[in-house]
Amino acid sequence: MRVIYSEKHALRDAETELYGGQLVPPFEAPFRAEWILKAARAQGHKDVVAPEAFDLSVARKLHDAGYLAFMATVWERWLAEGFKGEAIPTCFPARRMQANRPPRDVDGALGYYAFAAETAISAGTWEAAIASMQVAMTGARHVLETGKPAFSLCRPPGHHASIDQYGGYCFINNAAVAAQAWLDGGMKKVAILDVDFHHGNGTQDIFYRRGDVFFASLHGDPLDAFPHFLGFADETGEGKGEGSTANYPLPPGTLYGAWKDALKDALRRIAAFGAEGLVVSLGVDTFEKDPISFFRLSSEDFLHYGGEIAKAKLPTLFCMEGGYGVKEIGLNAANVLSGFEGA
Ligand code: OKP
Ligand code: ZN
Repeated sequence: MRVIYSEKHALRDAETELYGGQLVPPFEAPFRAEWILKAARAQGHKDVVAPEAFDLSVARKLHDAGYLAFMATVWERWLAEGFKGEAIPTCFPARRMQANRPPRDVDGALGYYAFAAETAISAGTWEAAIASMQVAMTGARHVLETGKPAFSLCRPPGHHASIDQYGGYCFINNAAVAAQAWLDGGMKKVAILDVDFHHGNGTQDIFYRRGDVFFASLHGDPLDAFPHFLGFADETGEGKGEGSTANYPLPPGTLYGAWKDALKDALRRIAAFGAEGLVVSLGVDTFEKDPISFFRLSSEDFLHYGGEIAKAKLPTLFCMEGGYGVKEIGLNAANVLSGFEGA
């Protein structure tokens, strides 16, 4: 399968993540993309290309203009304040406060445009996020032009990035941009299947009121897992989007049997929707040894579910999302691609 990879992912190399009351080395770090690329090559996915130079015009259709302007300048503004650490928000518009006035102050603006505090902004973060989006768009173009599948090895990930907020290691919603690029290229209906362990709150937010993109997500129950405040089964879409969101929250300890049942139901819904293309938000943090997640998939399970996704018989783009800590993230991601192609 065609793999799209940019060395610019390495520009996203924060020193800190707020975790367990400490500033620790981020889970979402450059080694991830290197290990995944290596494993993909080792399984024969050797057709690796660099992304094309897309601008932000498709992203502008999905993300708020003020948000994008903030992201482009926040690091310089933070440095200009003379702060010594990386940019982390400390104050959020909480219940019954006003969430409609972006503060002039950079500290306030961080809280306005972030939904969580673990993700520190550092030099190079925005440049890497744009490159990651280009990786997704290049994959989307390949699939649209050839009908063949592709793997966009996106880093940083994207599925938590909402219309106007970053967090959960995500800044631009790569999978959403890919889906929009397909619509702009002539597809009438697209589906996004999010198999990352965490709910794709950003993707859901972007398409929640639209009828042209179906969003299905399998994830740790938000009562037990990040992002905690979205991803419940009763969220089904609004207005034109009513019925085009499907959430499958699953409990701690979930094994492949129950996970696969949810996957099959999601694929059945996607077929019924009439999607012409499928973007897979591919997180491999469902793995039994993932350091921050609680599902129990084995490496073989990834191979198997790649085959299940292929049964949808749709033009398919895989966009890398999460998966942390252990060597097997490469094997597991490559197994999904190989399972897809072997089916
Ligand atoms: C990003 B992606 C766990 C804290 C979780 C943030 C996780 C972001 C995941 N107690 N911190 O969806 O893999
Ligand atoms: Zn995740």
